[in-house]
Amino acid sequence: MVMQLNCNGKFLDLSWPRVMGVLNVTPDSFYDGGRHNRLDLALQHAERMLSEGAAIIDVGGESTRPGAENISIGQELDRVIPVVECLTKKLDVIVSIDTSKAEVMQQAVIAGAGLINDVSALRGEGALQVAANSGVPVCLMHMQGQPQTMQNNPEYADVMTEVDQFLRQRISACENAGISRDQIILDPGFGFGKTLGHNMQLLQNLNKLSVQGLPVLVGLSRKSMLGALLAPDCPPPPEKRLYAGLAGAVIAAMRGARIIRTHDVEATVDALKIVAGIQATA
Ligand code: 8Y7
Repeated sequence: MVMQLNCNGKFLDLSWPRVMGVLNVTPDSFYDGGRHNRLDLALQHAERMLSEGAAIIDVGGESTRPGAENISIGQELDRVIPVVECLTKKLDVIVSIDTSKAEVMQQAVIAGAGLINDVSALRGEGALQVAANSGVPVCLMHMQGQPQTMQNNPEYADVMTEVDQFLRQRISACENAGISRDQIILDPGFGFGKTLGHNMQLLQNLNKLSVQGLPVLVGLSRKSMLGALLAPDCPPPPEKRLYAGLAGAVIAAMRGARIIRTHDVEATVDALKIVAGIQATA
């Protein structure tokens, strides 16, 4: 198991489960005011997550929610690049760029980003080459279909096998493009073209993804699968899914996940310390 990643000069120690804090810079998250206000709020939120123990801050400017609108490259650059620049200048933290666009990856890494988090697993035009040239680690996530339509009746013969095969193919594509194997993180992509049953099978069998010897990242925070498990007939809204998400994070970490992507940094860091304590016990 790779225990350390080189993230644009900063090292990420994965010998225990770490937290990636979510920083959305979409207009619906930071709705009012101009650019300065947005930057200020983003910095504040990132500082808070850092103080709560986040190892990585994941900056995203495009919503991947089902039904979300696509935005142009220019819009996405305008949203995320000033934030990436500001965070890497002011905070001692690894900044991850959540994007599927090659141009955004490239500019973000120039601005100081230390990790590429791509829900399309570098299938976008030019993404493999940009990622390879950047030298930073990449998170390859599985998604069936496209964000707009992925939750319309997702189907698998065997979800675990298909996700595993997809990720193996993407690892090969990365290696062929010149990305070193030890710079790759794998993610089954909870909620991305999956029913509740598919998500449950993936979580139950998560340890099988780790046999590839690469670190696994998991994002469950506030997702609808948690609501569906809590109350299938009347799922609670995202604000009521904190405790469920913590349970999910602990299960994932116990099954080998090394990075947990979450909106709830303080609570998740605490929960993972308990897992780390158990995992350090012979
Ligand atoms: C994930 C993600 C989202 C995830 C990785 C949300 C950007 C939806 N989910 N990236 N992004 N894994 N790697 O609810 O599960 O946060 S967006």
